[in-house]
Amino acid sequence: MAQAFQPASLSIARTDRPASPPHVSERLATATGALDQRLLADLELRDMKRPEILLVNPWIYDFAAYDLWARPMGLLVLATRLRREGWEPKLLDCMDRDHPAMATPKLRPHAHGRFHRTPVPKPEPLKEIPRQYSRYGVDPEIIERDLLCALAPKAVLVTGLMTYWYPGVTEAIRMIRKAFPGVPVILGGVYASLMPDHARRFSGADEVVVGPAESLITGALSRLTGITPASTAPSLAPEFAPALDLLRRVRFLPVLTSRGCPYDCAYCASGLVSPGFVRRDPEEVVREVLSSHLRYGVVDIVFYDDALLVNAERYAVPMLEALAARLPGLRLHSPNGLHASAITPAVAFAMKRAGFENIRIGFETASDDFHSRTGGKTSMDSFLRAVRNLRAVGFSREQIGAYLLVGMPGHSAAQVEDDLDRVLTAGAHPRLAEYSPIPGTRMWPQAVRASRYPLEAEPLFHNCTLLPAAESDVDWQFLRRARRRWGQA
Ligand code: B12
Ligand code: SF4
Repeated sequence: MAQAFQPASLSIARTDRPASPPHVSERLATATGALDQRLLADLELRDMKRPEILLVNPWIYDFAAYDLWARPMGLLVLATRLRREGWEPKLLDCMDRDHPAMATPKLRPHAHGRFHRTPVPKPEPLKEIPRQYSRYGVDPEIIERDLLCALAPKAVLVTGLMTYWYPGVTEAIRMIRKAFPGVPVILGGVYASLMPDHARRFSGADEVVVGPAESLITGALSRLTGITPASTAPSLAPEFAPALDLLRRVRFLPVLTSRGCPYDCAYCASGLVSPGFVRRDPEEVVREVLSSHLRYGVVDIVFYDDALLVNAERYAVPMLEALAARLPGLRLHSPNGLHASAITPAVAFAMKRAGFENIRIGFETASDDFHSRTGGKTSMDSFLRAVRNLRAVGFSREQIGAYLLVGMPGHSAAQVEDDLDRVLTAGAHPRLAEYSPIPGTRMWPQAVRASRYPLEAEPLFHNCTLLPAAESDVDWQFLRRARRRWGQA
């Protein structure tokens, strides 16, 4: 059976794994139908000798990072595709909170929590910032030992999420090169997609791939390794289901019901990293949740979608109703923010019944003018209606979080205060999210002009903690005061 990347020298008990794959597969197949027949096929195929590919999720270097149900979804869906096309993926997760050589950090209720954290010196460009900089994740010595004990894979795939997390990417690639000289290294993910030139210059990867990679990854691997494993015909379709068994411990299920977003907001990179908007059959999502629940016992279901509720009557509502009927007791989470305009009474009711506990709405600001200039995804009226509908089905103020973007160019402290007041008056709980300027977005040129940092020259300055494009009255003191006064997280 495939494993998370594990050197021969470490023998690790994997408590959440099924003791006998065929037995579990049979249960799965009977319980949840067609999707699990595919899982079964995957499990059987993995016993055959296949060329190994190492997938690497690098460390985070930042002033702050929290495991709000964060898993390397890009790598995990690529792993599903690689298996189907004849390769054997293994995962080396530098952010693994369950690495046996590290102390297990305290888990908060509902499966989120802190990463391992080690204070480190700041990189030169951030020297003057009066905040502690840290590396988050497993100690590099442990990762290096894991790598040195392993057999060389045929190729290594490295991902990178935030543009300003690239130091972790370059460090991981340096270590991989040392452990496996001559093995090709490919870099992809959000950082590579938003800043391919920077990634080509500084990451040390042999190849940098831009955008969703399902349709091209096996071709790139064949070209770089000279191997074309016996496989089914390559597919152009996006992959949605993560290869969860590669994780050392499955504490929750990260779910994608769609890729991309039909909106095009000026501050957002969704259209750049996932062009278009593709949805999955809701019934397939329900089967994935059921089979993951059976296999791993997970009850926390975390949606990674950019646009989960768009056209909810046809997609989210039937899916939520099916989940409520077939698996009562789930806890559903949407850390990535939902569309207020989609939360009708029927949608609110379906969300309540299916087990949403803490809702996060991507509201950004109460200014209608801002929304009409930046993409029109919502309005104050839509927000008020959404909160009313959610409160009517029993969600409390504390359960209805509204993300407010703070630190956007042109958005003053007075406007943020007004946003906070209006969210509270509406009966919801404000959650300030610092704006990160993103190259290629429509707001980027304005952010570059407004910033006191050279955003174009150095991605470290995209870090939202710096409030890099904020108006002069929106600074850390303001944020601290606002958080204290409005009592929000
Ligand atoms: C889910 C999500 C989160 C989750 C968790 C993410 C995680 N795994 O850690 C949460 C909610 C915690 C989160 C938080 C934040 N996020 Co976020 N998040 C996302 C989101 C919506 C989806 C990412 C994802 O998993 N997609 C699904 C997978 C399947 O897609 P993928 O990773 O792109 O992978 C595909 C390709 O990239 C490629 N690929 C990936 N890896 C590799 C590797 C190789 C070798 C190859 C060839 C290809 C490849 O193929 C994959 C399959 O097609 C993106 C927006 C988006 N649409 O991408 C924003 C996004 C990444 N987040 C962003 C931001 C700003 C944030 C926050 C800073 C917001 C804030 N102000 O608080 C925080 C920071 C968190 C922290 N400090 O810890 C920005 C990035 C900004 C930047 N400068 O880089 C994005 C782009 C959203 C935006 N605003 O436009 N986020
Ligand atoms: S609606 Fe949300 S995900 Fe879609 S473009 Fe706007 S901010 Fe991005």
